[in-house]
Amino acid sequence: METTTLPKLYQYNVCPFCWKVKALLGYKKIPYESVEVHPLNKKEIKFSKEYRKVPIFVDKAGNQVNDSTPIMKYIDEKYGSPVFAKSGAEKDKEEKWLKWADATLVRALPPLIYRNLGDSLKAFDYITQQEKFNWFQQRTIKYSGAMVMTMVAKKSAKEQGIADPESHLKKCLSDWAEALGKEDYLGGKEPNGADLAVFGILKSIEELPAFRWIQENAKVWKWYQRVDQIALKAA
Ligand SMILES: N[C@@H](CCC(=O)N[C@@H](CS)C(=O)NCC(=O)O)C(=O)O
Repeated sequence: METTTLPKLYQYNVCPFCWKVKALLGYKKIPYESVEVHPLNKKEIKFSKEYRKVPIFVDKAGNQVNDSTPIMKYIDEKYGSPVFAKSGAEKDKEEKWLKWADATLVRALPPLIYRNLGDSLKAFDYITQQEKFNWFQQRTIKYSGAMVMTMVAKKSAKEQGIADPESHLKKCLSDWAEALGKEDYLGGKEPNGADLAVFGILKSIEELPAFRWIQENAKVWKWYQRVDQIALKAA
């Protein structure tokens, strides 16, 4: 692995896991190079023979870290003052919500984003414009992807026991609002790792119609804007 002048984040623009890492990098104001991976041939990550997903983080010394939460924890330890809780009840709470973000929140989104062919086409219109596709791929992937994802999302909703994707996401958001309590962030006066992970996941759908459910939950929406301001807008 080559050493580089800046740490690199190999990512897809529309990947919720990648946005978790970008939120932390932005919050800690860490300069990095973002490398958009081609979703079909993935040639940019050909150095990574075993692990074929994004995000992948490679630091200046060439150390490769895979998987969004381990990447966040690695970055937190190596760069600047820590954001993740160190120990005790705060750490337990943060871990609980980090797991919830990956196991529940991320999985709540596809059934809503791809809930019917019309919404799926809108989503793929956006996705194919964000990713490295050529003209032909953009069109074929838009239609085939939208059809496949509508079916996959239905199956995933069934497996998760989600009867109504809209109320399920609303319930997830009210659980998050309840976890925030009276504080500005889950971490209290400052965001912790779970704040940035949950924010990143929601940020990934900001341009999609499903984002309106985030804006409709007043408490979550205020929290979201606060995190956006300090993590990405001020970065
Ligand atoms: N547990 C991993 C999940 C990463 C993941 O599933 N990434 C997707 C993109 S959102 C991926 O790379 N899928 C494989 C592919 O596109 O072929 C993480 O948190 O980073």
